[in-house]
Amino acid sequence: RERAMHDISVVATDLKTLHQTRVDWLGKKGPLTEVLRGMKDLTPEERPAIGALANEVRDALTQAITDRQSALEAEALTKQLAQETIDVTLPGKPVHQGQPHVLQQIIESLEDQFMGMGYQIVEGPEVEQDQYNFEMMNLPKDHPARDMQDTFYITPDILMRTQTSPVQARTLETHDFNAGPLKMISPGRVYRRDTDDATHSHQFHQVEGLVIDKHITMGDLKGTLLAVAHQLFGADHEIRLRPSYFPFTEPSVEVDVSWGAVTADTKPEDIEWIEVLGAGMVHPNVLRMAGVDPDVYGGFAFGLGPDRFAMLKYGVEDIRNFYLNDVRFLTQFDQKG
Ligand code: FA5
Repeated sequence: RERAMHDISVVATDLKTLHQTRVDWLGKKGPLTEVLRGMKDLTPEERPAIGALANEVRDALTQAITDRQSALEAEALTKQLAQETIDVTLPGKPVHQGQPHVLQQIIESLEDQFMGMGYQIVEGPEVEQDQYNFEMMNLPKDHPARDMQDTFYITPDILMRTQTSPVQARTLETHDFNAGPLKMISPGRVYRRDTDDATHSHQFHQVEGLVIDKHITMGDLKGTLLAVAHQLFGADHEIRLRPSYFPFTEPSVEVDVSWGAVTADTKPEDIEWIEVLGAGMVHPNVLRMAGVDPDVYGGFAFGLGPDRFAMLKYGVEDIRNFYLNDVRFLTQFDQKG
């Protein structure tokens, strides 16, 4: 009995050894079983005493093993808990959250600004009819200015839109001028058969703008575009309007934004200008073809390139970076920082 107790409390230092101890002492081949089996050879007088003793020893050993088992289990648990302690002061693994694409950020900031100025946002189809993309924009089939926008044709009458200007015609057709003036912008993708290079992509973005009312002037156009440049590039940037040509506007301008800040001391010859958009006063033919009377209504339109805006704002030298989907490039524009 003493040896058994010694095995239980001293030798069995883990659960596996304790299990072996139980088998050794209480198992079928153990000494206790042997004693009980030998009972039949005893005299009837001896039996009760030996039987009682054997039972007592068995109960004591069983109890001791159970106690020892609980103790060992508790010990193992404590050890495991100690090993698995979490050091809450260690830095965590950052979970990366997605973000809008940098071009989407530029477009959304323009949308916010124009909505604040009372414009509605209109969308048009990317697969467009020749009629809206060109003819209603005062570009008949044989017009030489069609060469300015090399086109992906799907059929002779259906194409991938080369500009967001067709949304002008679509909106003019449906707008109810009795309900008030028309002020809209239309952001979206456009497609041209351009050869890709650092500043040209065969698929890029435009944001079209159109304002039609009874007394809109070129001063309104310039003020609006200046507000856009200030919002996007900073209040210390200037804009410049240069005469240009578009079939759907007359007069037409191309608009440049100053590359750096312009102060009262900056000499005009020191300013570097970057072209960002085309604009002008809507051509009477465009209004007439959409069923709007050009003797009563008139206004301005513009088409700006968010890709070019983004290049300018962030100093991105190659437009193709916007379309490669390299997350190392894209996460630089994480607004959340
Ligand atoms: C137009 O597309 C006219 N529809 C703009 C317009 C609208 C003029 C309303 C007057 C009234 P243009 O082809 O210049 O014009 O393109 C306008 C802008 O789109 C450019 O200033 C430039 O910012 C951008 N852009 C043009 N081609 C590309 C290209 N291949 N890749 C990236 N951006 C381009």
